Amino acid sequence: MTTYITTPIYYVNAMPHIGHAYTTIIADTYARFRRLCGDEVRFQTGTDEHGEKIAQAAEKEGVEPREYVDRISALFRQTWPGLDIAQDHFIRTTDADHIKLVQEILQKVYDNGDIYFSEYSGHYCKGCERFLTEKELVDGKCPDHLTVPEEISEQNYFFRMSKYQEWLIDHIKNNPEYITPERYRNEVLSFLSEPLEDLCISRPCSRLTWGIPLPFDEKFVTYVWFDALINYLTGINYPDGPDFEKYWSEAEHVIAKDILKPHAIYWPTMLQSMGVAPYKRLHVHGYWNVDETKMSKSLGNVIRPGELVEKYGVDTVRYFLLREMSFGRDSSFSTEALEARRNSDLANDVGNLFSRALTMLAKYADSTVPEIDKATVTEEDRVLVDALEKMVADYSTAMNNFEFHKALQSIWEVIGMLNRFIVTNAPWELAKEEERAGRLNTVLYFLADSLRLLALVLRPVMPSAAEKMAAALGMEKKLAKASLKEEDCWGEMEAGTVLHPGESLFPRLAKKKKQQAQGKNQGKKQGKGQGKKVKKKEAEPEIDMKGLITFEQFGDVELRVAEIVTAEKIKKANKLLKLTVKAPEERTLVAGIAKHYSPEDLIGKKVIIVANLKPAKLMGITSQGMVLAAKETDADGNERLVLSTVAEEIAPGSRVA
Ligand code: ME8
Repeated sequence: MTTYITTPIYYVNAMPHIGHAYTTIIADTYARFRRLCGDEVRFQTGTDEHGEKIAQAAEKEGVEPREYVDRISALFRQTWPGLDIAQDHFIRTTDADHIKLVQEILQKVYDNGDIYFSEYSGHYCKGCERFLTEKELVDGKCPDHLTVPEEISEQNYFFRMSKYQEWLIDHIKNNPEYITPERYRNEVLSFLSEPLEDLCISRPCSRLTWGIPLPFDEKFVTYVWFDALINYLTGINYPDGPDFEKYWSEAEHVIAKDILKPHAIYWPTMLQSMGVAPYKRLHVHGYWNVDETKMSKSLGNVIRPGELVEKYGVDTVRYFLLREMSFGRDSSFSTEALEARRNSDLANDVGNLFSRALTMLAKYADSTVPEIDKATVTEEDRVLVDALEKMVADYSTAMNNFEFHKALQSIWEVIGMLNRFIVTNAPWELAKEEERAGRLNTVLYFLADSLRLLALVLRPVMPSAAEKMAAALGMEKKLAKASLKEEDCWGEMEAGTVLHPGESLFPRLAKKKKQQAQGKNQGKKQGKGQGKKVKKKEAEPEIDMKGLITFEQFGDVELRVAEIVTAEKIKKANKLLKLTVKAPEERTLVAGIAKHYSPEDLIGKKVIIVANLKPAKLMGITSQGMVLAAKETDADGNERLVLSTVAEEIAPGSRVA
């Protein structure tokens, strides 16, 4: 099988931001996933470098278009490796082979009789680089650029797009997967329910020279979209190259909804006119917004991927973008959401799982994967294997359907299950009894093999982290060549494999000390100042702010469910009890609840503890956390303490958020 995946080629009038990064990460992830499934994959991205917008941007900078496009195109190309994006081909519309192909195709379509010369007058939007129909205008303005289009009347060449309207409607109706998600397919069909106009495909040189000259009339250059869409064919050496044969029937384009019309209408009709089969699938995603508005240079709310990578690391950025957006819908970007996912999904869930499992394998098996002891395999183990196999199947379906958030959800369900598996099987308990060594080995094997599978399915999404996981699992080389087969995904970990537990995969993000410090400084400065700002500050109701904490501050407190395993009185301390709890690892706590609870009543209770308190010594015992309780004081000053518990059964160690 082969896969050909493409991104839009980006205009070089703007620097890469997370919108561009998202589309390109999607394509890269899909390319890596299809490779994991054993496909031969070709992944292409690039830059769109002709047209008015680019000519104007160059002029604004006072440089020749060629110099300008070289510079910005290089910027795009240099951005991708930092995001672990590895395209097979980076195409530029100023490449000589592309220019040659555009001219050949124009000539072919012209010779077919599908291009004609005519006069046209209409509303031309410079931002869109096309004539807008009367219907598209909102209050006489372009709805995307909020500018009044120019009234232009000129002679131009037109492509007979209308001729292919019925064919296109049939093709979309007969191939439900041609355009997905469905809402975009419906949008296109709805647009096609009205008569389709022909497409103006030239610009007179009197108005624009930065374009590909028409081969049959040198007084005109090619309209930028007719030029740009052809990149998808140039990159695989249409018509005669072997890659065209190999890949075209499997072509899949990823775009955002802004360029649906050119991809869903212009492009298939162009292909039909040149006698080339339609591409296989078009995947359309929504916008990344910042504070509910689309990112734009003028609003100054553009998020640069490089800055995020520098701060959070490439894996967190890739994971966040893929997990946070439901493919097809708009999503809001915020660093708070990114940091929350980093700390919960990555540091707590997958990061902790790896470090706990590897620590136990080190402690109880000398970092060597033990043999499974078949006699000790339980029903719970079988349920785990079923869940792992279901995960691979669900993940694969979701990845193939471009539902990346769902693919990740299915992985995280299993991560949760594995964290619970550790708690219920308590290897630290098994290790205490020699006769249970067989069971300990089985549990450790199941953990090691599950980590192997996780490293495999996470590879397309977080290639760098997955590589570290593979290295820790002592199977870098093996995993790099591994393929994902749903049938035999379980039990591939070889007993005897030596593990190399390394540093933590996703350290928790530290508290934002800097910002707090800045906040303090600002307060000081404002206090000293005399201007308006001070007034505003003074007008703020001080009392309301007192005691309020930020989300980040709360996020720093790690609350967990803990099961009380033992409880005993402490000599000479009539208020204190010494508790051993599972949370999920065993720890000792000293709690001031002796007057309210007798030790035997506490065994088995699931309470809530602060799990990340610095250990403190009380009556010579080190307390590794704090139990939470509610305090009631009656009119006589008598105190009553009630332990905080959970309303339903839940695994010890579960986070309370
Ligand atoms: O349209 N959210 O190039 P372009 C999500 N050259 N994705 C976004 C985004 C956002 N806020 N902003 C941009 C062009 N994108 C043409 C394409 S293809 C033959 C020619 C991404 O630089 C998204 O993929 O305006 C969108 O479709 C693309 O960048 C537009 O890039």
